[in-house]
Amino acid sequence: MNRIFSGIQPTGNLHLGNYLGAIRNWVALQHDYECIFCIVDLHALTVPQDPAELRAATREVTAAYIAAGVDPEHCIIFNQSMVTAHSELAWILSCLTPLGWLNRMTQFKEKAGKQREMAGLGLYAYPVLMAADIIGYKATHVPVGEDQKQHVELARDIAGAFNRRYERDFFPLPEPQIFGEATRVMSLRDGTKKMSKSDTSDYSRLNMTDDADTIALKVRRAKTDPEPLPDTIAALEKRPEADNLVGIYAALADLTREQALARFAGKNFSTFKEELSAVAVEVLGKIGGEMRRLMVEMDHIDAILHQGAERASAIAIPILREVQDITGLLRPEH
Ligand code: AQP
Repeated sequence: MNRIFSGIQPTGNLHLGNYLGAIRNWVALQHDYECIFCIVDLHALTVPQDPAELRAATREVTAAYIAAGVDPEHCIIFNQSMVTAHSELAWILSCLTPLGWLNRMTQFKEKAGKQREMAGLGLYAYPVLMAADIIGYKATHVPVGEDQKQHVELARDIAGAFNRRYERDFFPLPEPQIFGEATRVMSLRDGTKKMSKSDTSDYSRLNMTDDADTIALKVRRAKTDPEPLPDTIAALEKRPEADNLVGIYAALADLTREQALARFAGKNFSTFKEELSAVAVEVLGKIGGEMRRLMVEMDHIDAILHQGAERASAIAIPILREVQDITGLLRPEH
């Protein structure tokens, strides 16, 4: 059976982009694949984290997976730092990753910005750890949002580099799975910027835990232009904020973009936004309520993570041992 690996960083408020770009697709795929869903806490350390907040966010992301419909009985759910094979494999892979490949990564450029010289080595090396996350389980598929496509392609290149260096077909080359009508959800305040956990403006995103009033307020405040909605996709695509909102509506209402636009073409934004709020409240309201309920049961969350780490280790450690043997790292028995 094909195997999926994917994860989310516990770095703050989970938002609609994380749901539509990743978690929702995981739920849809979970019975067709063997699935491993990780809370990538080591990746979170690439930017400064308050330790107590990091622990709380790790549990919150776990709750979000389950509340959205990921089945912890069927899928493996665990936090990355519990399986040390990730970091060990990352080192081995970093030794065969050319700097030129990492220099092309746009996320590093965006996150490091003008402070490039001050950015941590971890932020730069992040895609190598991500490659280890994926290929360390010999995963074949990686469902992610559009923004992570480049990193999954790098994981393919690194898997290929290992196979070539050691002249064998050891790692499968993982495929990104990017689908739905909202593969790149943009900020509600700026249609040219990705919706992001780290955006300082609360009005830029719908959080997975927002209540109905907050969702309605944020949707009302979402940036739009004075023109009514157009009647063609080509015209819509020239208006980034409108395009983003129609994409979100389509994804939430399980429609294509064309079907969504046909419903609202020629109407003004106030009508459209009311409908958008209603569907967002229906989908996110249920998940948020369930997340809040689960977060009270901290022991239950911790038990899922603990058991998930054992199941993940049972896959990752034998693969790491084989890598150690292939690369010539001696493991004396006595
Ligand atoms: N705006 C988005 N639209 C669609 N998919 C998105 N994802 C993130 N933002 C969007 C997808 O969510 C998964 C987890 O992302 P992550 O937490 O590992 O890191 P990120 O991509 O850096 O996400 P954020 O939420 O924007 O966090 P910060 O602000 O910390 O950088 C991935 O599958 C990602 O594609």
